[in-house]
Amino acid sequence: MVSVDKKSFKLAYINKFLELHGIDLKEGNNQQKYEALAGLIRDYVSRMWLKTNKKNNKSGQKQVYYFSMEFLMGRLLGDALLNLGIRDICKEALSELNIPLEELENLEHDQGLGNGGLGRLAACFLDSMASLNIPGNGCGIRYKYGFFEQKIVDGKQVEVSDDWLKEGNAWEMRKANKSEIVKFGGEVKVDYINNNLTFTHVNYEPVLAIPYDTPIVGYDNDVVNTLRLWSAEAVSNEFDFSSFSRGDFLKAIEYKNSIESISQVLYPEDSFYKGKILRLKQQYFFVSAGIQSIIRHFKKYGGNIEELDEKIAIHINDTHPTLAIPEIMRILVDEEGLDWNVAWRITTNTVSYTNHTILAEALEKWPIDMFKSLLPRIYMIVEEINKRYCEELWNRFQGQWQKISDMSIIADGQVKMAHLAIVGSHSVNGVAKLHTEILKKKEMSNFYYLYPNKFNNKTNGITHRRWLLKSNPKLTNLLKDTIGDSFIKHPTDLNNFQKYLSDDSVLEKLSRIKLENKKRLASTILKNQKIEVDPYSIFDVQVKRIHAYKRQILNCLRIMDLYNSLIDNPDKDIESRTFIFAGKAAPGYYLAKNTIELINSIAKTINNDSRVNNKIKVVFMENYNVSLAEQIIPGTDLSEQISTTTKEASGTSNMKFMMNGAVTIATLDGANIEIKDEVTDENIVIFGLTADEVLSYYRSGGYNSSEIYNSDIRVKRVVDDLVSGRYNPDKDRFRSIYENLVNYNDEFFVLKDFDSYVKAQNKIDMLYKDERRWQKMCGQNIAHSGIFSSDRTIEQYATGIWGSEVIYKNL
Ligand code: 26Q
Repeated sequence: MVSVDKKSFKLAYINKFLELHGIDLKEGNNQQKYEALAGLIRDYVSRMWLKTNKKNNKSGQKQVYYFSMEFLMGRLLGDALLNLGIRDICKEALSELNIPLEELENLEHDQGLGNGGLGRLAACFLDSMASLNIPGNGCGIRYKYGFFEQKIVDGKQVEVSDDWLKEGNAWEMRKANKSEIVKFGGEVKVDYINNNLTFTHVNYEPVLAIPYDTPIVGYDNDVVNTLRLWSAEAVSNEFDFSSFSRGDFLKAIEYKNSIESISQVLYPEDSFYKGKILRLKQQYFFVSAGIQSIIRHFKKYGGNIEELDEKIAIHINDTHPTLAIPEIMRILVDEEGLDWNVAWRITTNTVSYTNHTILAEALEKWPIDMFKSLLPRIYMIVEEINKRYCEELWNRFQGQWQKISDMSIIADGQVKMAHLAIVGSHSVNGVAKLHTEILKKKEMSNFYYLYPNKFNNKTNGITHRRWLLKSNPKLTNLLKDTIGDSFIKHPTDLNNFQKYLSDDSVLEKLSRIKLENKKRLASTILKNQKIEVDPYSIFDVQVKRIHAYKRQILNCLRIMDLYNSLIDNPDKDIESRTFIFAGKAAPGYYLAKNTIELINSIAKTINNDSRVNNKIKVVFMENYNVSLAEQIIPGTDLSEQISTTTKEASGTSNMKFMMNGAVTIATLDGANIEIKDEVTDENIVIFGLTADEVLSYYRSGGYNSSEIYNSDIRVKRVVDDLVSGRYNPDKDRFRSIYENLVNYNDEFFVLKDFDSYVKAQNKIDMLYKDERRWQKMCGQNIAHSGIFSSDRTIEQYATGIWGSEVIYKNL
């Protein structure tokens, strides 16, 4: 904890401002004031950071490294203030200087180095590891440009590059003295020296990997862990930059740019694999730099390389960092001279892997030629791993050639990263119960049969510090006033809130808090989208990546249906609703971009139809990111979790919404199932096909979407309106959505689930009418959300996978 009083904080702040800017505070602008505040907080953090590092170097405690291509951190100042326990002091000190803290906080650019769920999960995990006093560090890429910024122009998504470093980054520290060299291309020279085969990588292209470290502050425990992100630079002596010859100079610049392109930009696809060589370069770049620096550090502090697996755990976030496996083998065998079998035991005991998707189109498979020419030595190692592994398969599955070829790491001219990840790690986990079951019984059943003990479930979680304490201070205060503050360190204590749900005054307060959060959201909507919405209407929210399987289209069709029924019967007794959407589409994903356009067309039509009498409104909020989510989620009444059952591995916004007292309407998919089990059927509204039904349709057929289209008059009407010109003067604008639903048999069962969804929505209306009952449902959701804190998840990883001690006490 930082112990500082208001007076000394104020003084320290004024001094920091002067030190940084050399002018009087009164003359400074808000950006300068923000920089001074961030700088001051960083000073506080630095001392604890040093202390944590010293302790780690000395203690010999197991270190966890979480390798991820994505870390979706959002803003860091508010988080640091909260976890240091000085937010109130800071706020008061600044307000005495006439500086509103929130305004400074809002100046910070979101650190958006991730696409969505997987990247945000990594960020929540870092927060939980630090807060649980687990020596756990992140390793990733310092993209110069993060996830693109979304602008909506004429209803369509336009991508703008995210220049997040433009104003500098107060939180990172460049550590040039800790750089590593990563080698690409070239050839491998094989020699036989002293009875040993040796492998020398020659004619390679060296790339300098420079680490930038960001402190990760634990909650009230003096722990500061590290997120290390690598940036690519040209090795400076490769070309003589001072050359007078113009031709050489330009060549040198070109060369420099081509090297720096490795860490230039985050790929914005989150569900579709494309075999781009730059992506493979990114993967090896950060994995190799990370592994080299871990082993260098380990040895520097006296570690015995043969005990690496006892002291280090390396976790790979999906298959993107799978090259960690052959890279560790390369270092152990080629550089440390260990015997292959010993090295393999150490490597597999060190690495563990999480799978986040079963969508076939997202699986990473690299063409052999590309892999081999970019990473010649790594390819040889993968071949050797595969050779030995296939021998094991031949012994286990004699004569079953098809099975062996299906399970091989290298087959059909490709390197299959998921296979390498399973074979080269000691643990494979899914991210929700249903997802893990599907991995075991279906998607990875061959591997489960071979390695039953590797497979396990770790249901996702979210950090309640950011998603409740920070984003919803009003609700947090109500909770503190009723159940006390033990839930902060023990989130399942939120359960105690149940007792208060028969107290009308508590329900009344809950309802008032929601209203205030909705008003705040309404003013953001007015400011950003220029649409006025009624905070007394139901705020019905679907915010997430735009994807066919997440079924924003189902939500759209139901809104179109509701609109029809209001036009048919203007006196229809419905609760007023505001439908709020937000989310980004991958730039090359036509259907997703078209879905955004559809939502905006529906919004334009309905919002401007006076017959609707403002009973329903539709809003698409631009540029969904972590900071916007922090505003939207506390102001939500109804959380839409309507993916096609079996397709959403877990979902994590579902957990954020329930923690903030929204009621969920959901299919029995991903973690929705576990949410339902926690809150019971009375406090959630479930609809749609079950997993067994969906799997059976996929396996045996039997679904015919055009039958539904032709037999359900409401369905026909809304689907026809996609191409009738009612929502867009260009009748063909949404033709492909129409075709997918009617003529391509509706892969995601939108029409099949439509009726059940409409009924579920009607039930929501009915429930909302009974105000007291509704507030109780919201309260039950809050009370049962503690189990979805990522502290629970991380504790399970730590004890069940990493073998790290979990020590709660302070340093
Ligand atoms: C792979 C290869 C090439 C280019 C991009 C990719 C790529 C990048 C990101 C593939 C997938 C992702 C991200 C996936 C993701 O976010 N999955 C989500 O993970 C969440 C956390 O576990 C789950 O809650 C969601 O259900 C899951 O969709």
